[in-house]
Amino acid sequence: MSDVEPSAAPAAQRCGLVAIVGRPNVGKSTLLNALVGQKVSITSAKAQTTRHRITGIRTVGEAQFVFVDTPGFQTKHSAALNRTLNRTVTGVLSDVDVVLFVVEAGRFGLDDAKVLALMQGTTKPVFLIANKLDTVVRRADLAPWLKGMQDRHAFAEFVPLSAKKDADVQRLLGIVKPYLPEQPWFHDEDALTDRSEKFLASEIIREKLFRLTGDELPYTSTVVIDEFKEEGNLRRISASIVVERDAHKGMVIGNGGERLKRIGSEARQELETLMDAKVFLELWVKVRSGWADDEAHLRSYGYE
Ligand SMILES: Nc1nc2c(ncn2[C@@H]2O[C@H](COP(=O)(O)OP(=O)(O)OP(=O)(O)O)[C@@H](O)[C@H]2O)c(=O)[nH]1
Ligand SMILES: [Mg+2]
Repeated sequence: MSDVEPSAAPAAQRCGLVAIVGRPNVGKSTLLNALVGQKVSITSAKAQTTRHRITGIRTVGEAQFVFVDTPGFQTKHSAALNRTLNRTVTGVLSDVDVVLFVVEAGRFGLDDAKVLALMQGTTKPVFLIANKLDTVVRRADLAPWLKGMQDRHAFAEFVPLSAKKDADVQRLLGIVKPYLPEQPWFHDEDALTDRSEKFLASEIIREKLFRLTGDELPYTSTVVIDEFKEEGNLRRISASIVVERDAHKGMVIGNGGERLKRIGSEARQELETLMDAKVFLELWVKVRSGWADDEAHLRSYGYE
């Protein structure tokens, strides 16, 4: 009887939580989407776009990365909404394996410093992600800046990159991988997010609202899904855009309802692609003054 050749043991599964933190507007959600390879978190040029902890999952070979996008840490305002957002960030830091601290390459301001201060006590590896490298005109200035950053924290890795360049994003996955603990995967191999279609629908509508109203509309507006019905390959969605004042209502609706129509049609098209289904979308605009300062309202609108 011949000996049975022992087959090579398959590489052990790795899986870990990777938090993405940083001040508003540095490109955290853009980076998350690029890392996952699909849009799971909305982005806009407006600060404070992300309002929830959003998980994006990517499985490559034996490694499963569970990225956690967070709201840009708020230091300027003290409304209940901001308190809630900040709690989301500090809560995330306690149970992750790696932290990606995102800044804009070549810049480090007071807002960045306040976020970094949250990490002073942590024993977790923190990476410095110097994003928007494509906007740095003089690359030579970056070396002294990086050197200065070394003095601010014992960063485990320094990664200058552009979240909009695929090669950079793939390189980052390779750098994070050895930091993931060896343990079984938390999610299916093809999972992309732990969020529901209903949640994604409200987020996509909010993204179009933010993008199409620009800076005129205060950030204290939100979207609530009143009805979400799945009928085979059809989704019937009815949603309300909630604003704080009558004047804001007009901004959302626009001349002859034109802007609201556009928000609806752009959201619908994106949702159809995302859900691979036909979407009927009905949008309403409601005024609820003070919602962002009312903890009970915040909870009923899905803020943890
Ligand atoms: N040029 C350039 N722009 C970028 C890059 N990454 C992100 N951006 C832009 O930066 C803006 C903010 O991006 P977001 O991903 O929404 O930023 P965020 O950090 O998630 O912001 P909050 O959710 O508000 O905290 C958007 O207009 C992005 O298109 C990059 O690598 N290069
Ligand atoms: Mg974001």
